[in-house]
Amino acid sequence: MLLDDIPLFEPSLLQELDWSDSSVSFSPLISPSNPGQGLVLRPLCTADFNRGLFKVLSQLSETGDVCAEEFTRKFEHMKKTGDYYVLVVEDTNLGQIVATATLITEHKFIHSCAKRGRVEEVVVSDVCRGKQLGKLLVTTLTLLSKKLHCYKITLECGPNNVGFYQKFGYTPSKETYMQCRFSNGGPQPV
Ligand code: 16G
Repeated sequence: MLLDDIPLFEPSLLQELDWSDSSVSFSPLISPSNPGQGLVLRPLCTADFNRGLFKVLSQLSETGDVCAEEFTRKFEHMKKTGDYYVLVVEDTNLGQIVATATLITEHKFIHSCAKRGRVEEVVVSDVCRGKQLGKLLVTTLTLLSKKLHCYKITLECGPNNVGFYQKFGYTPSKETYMQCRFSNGGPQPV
């Protein structure tokens, strides 16, 4: 299986973000182009499959047993739609992914055919906590959603993480998050 370093989305989008638009403060100062010593923040590529991406994701939820072919098919689907912005932080000394977060843009007819942003799968590996990486990823995706002209950006989180997301301007919604879970929600044809 040929895995490569072709990015899921245009990396320059990250360098073009208006960092002054964010009220979040970092100490020490880090940014998408300088996420910390030995770290790189960039769009996901298929080679990240062999850099421990799923090991990091498994710290958030059940990942299932995904093979390289299935991963690549899903990646290609995401790339084709142009609506998936999966960020990863790589520890370049170890060649391992240590954090990830995703922005999805959802297309609407309402609000003059606007887009809504969704933040998903925010996870920092337990070996890399305390380096402001969660803060960096969420700030980056929030600014990116603004740059992409989303009219709002939302996320779901547990009660323990409400305070964390409030730092970025997120507030609990008056609407209730509802769900219906299916037992056959495994691999689907894309
Ligand atoms: C959290 C995640 C969500 C993820 C879900 C997985 C954030 C902000 N939220 O709600 O993106 O999909 O956990 O839980 O990262 P599940 O496996 O029970 O669906």
